[in-house]
Amino acid sequence: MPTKILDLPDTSYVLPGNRACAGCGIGIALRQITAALDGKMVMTVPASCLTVLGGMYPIASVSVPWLNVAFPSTAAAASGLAAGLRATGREGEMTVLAMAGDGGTGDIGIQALSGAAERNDDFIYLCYDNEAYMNTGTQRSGSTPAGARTTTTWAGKRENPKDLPRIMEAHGIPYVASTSAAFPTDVYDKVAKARDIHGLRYIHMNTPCPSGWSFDPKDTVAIGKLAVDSGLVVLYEVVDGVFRLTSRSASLAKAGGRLKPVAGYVATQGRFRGMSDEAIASVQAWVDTRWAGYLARDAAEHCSSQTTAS
Ligand SMILES: Cc1ncc(C[n+]2csc(CCOP(=O)(O)OP(=O)(O)O)c2C)c(N)n1
Ligand code: SF4
Ligand SMILES: [Mg+2]
Repeated sequence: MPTKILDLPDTSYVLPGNRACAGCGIGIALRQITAALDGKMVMTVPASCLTVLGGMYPIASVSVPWLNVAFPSTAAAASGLAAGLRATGREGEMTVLAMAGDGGTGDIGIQALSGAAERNDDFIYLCYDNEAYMNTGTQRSGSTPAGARTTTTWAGKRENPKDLPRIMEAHGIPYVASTSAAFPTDVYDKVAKARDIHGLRYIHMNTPCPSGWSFDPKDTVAIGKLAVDSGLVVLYEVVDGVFRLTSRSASLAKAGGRLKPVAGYVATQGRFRGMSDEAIASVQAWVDTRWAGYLARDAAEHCSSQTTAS
């Protein structure tokens, strides 16, 4: 059964106060991520907004072990930690969590991550996707959506984002999930599930960023939810190759699969200012095709696996 919001643990490994911007989606989610691992963990983190949020001893904002590593080596460092725990017979004592941004994952860190996935190394890799290189002032990444203005795409990015969870699934790893910081119980449940699986577990987390996306910090959760309701972000998991929609995306599918229009989502954020009707229609077509694929996959794999089980 999915965890209910009031059943989330009160224990917090994220301490009061940090240097992230007001309303940052990373801080909301990190609380659930560390709680789902009961704080029994060691993290590897590259240069990013997450490093800034974590801070440095003695004013760190988290109370779990955390290694700041060079930009491309988040997964390589996690592979080393997992090997070290195994060599000393301590692999059951804690979870290795590699956590990096979209730039540090899909662009700069992808070779170490792909190698670790091919070897099925024993750690969780969580990519928080704020859809650009935010820590250095909002440059475009492979995850930036089409139409978004960044300091390197002044007229709006032309390409749709790369599908990182699908790339990771192609490695044949035991667990792949897509979640959103706007759905704390979905984040918590997916990290808790990944904790009990061995091998490389990949979780992709959409993470609204008020500063880089240009919206009011009070709207972080509303915008994250709207991304799901508009189909730009889809909540799902793939366990041993079997796909299923989860949380709000599963509810949308159950209610007939109708999504809100992309134009409504685009209107909520300054990064999309001036986006043409043609560009919005192109993103809408991309969303519709992807959503139809997810619905078909959910029906074929999840629903049929339930029928087989019953
Ligand atoms: C090898 C290397 N290249 C570039 C940088 C500069 N740099 C630091 S943080 C950052 C942005 C990271 O973007 P992302 O991984 O998406 O995380 P975010 O900042 O968005 O949280 C960059 C380019 C660096 N520290 N090291
Ligand atoms: S720039 Fe965005 S991701 Fe980075 S700390 Fe600020 S709100 Fe968070
Ligand atoms: Mg980023």
